[in-house]
Amino acid sequence: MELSSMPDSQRILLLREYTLYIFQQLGKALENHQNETNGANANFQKALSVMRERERQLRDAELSLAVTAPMKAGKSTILNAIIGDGILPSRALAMTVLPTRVQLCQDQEDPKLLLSQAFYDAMKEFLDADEFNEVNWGNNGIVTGAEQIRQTLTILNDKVRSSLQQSKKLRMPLDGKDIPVVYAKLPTYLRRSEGASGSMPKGSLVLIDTPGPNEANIGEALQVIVRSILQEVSMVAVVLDYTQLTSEAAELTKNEVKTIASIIGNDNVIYLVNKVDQRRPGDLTTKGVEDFISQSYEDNAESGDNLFEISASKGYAAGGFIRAVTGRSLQDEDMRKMPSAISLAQELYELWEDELEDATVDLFNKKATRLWSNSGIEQFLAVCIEELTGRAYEKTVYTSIDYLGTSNNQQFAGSLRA
Ligand SMILES: Nc1nc2c(ncn2[C@@H]2O[C@H](COP(=O)(O)OP(=O)(O)OP(=O)(O)O)[C@@H](O)[C@H]2O)c(=O)[nH]1
Ligand SMILES: [Mg+2]
Repeated sequence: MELSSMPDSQRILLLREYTLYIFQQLGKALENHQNETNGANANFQKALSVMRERERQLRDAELSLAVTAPMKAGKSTILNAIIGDGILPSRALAMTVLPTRVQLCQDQEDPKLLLSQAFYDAMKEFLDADEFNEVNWGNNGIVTGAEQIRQTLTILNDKVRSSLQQSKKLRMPLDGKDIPVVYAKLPTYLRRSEGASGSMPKGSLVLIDTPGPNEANIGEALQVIVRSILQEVSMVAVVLDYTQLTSEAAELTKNEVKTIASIIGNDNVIYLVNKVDQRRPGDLTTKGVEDFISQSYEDNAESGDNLFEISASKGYAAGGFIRAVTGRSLQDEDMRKMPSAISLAQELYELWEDELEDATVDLFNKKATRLWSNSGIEQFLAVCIEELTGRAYEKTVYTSIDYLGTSNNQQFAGSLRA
């Protein structure tokens, strides 16, 4: 079968197999050459380590998605919906100042927050002693459990914000590797295409929550970190609030988005218009939203393929319930007491208490699945993950071919052909 006529998932898997094979063969050829010449060529040694690193990246298939927004648009709520757990703090008042990584892996059972030594040291210097001591630094910087993690992140963000407001300067490592990291289990709805025709072989997805470029007083050190993160990820989601789609709002991120797009490519920038649950008759239609985005972001958003209307609060209620019940055999009455069942009922019904009294596991499972789809997050994730996975492999192949074509490696390429 032609590669181009294959279903995406099959094509991606095949591409991955080919690429891995090429890297293994190239690695072997380099290794042999080095053995024969007693490692005489330092360039080859470097090429070998690059090959090995590329091989690892391919095997681990790490994909990353960061969110950015001109304002409070629901970034953290969107990521919580994808995670299926309220790990990231969100609220009506300004919340996120610290960029946070969430790494979703298949083999991670309980969520864990990791606060690095460098981050701990930076905070010790930055915060007042009382404030520093109010933070739960966990066991050697490890905090376990979704609720504990959310509380810890809430306090940390609030302390950092208030110190920044007092014009204190934060001196942090600038490459972003020391920001708080949460490890959580990859939800079942992101693993739907795993298996024989799967598109996420090892299934590691990295989500990055950011304060957004215009968060007042975020401070230079954090700004630099956020910028560098946005330029390193595989995909950036620009989030806009449906209830505040104004040209002023778009203006705030326009230049930022342009810069990001020029680095990671237009195709890797997507637009999420959140809170469409607030749409009332007579409000801006889907076509109106499309026109607004293409006018505001000009050539960065020329087609509607990278625009999704979503409701993160619906997605969060649905995803949270699906995650909480998956793999458990539950009695209806036990299910009704679960916080995620209560949240789902509140999202679904006005008179939710009455409805919850009669709810069954079966019914709520169906409702949650429908709500998940209705939230728009399912569609956005399907497109974004399939594309990300495919492109990640393709990108690795092309950058590696480019790498082999560079002058340092001409000799190696020649020796392979000989
Ligand atoms: N109606 C509605 N409200 C939402 C939706 N998503 C988020 N919100 C609300 O919007 C507010 C802001 O949500 P956050 O997730 O904290 O937004 P954020 O962009 O992370 O904000 P900062 O971290 O402060 O920059 C909260 O009160 C959320 O409950 C949605 O889909 N619909
Ligand atoms: Mg936030």
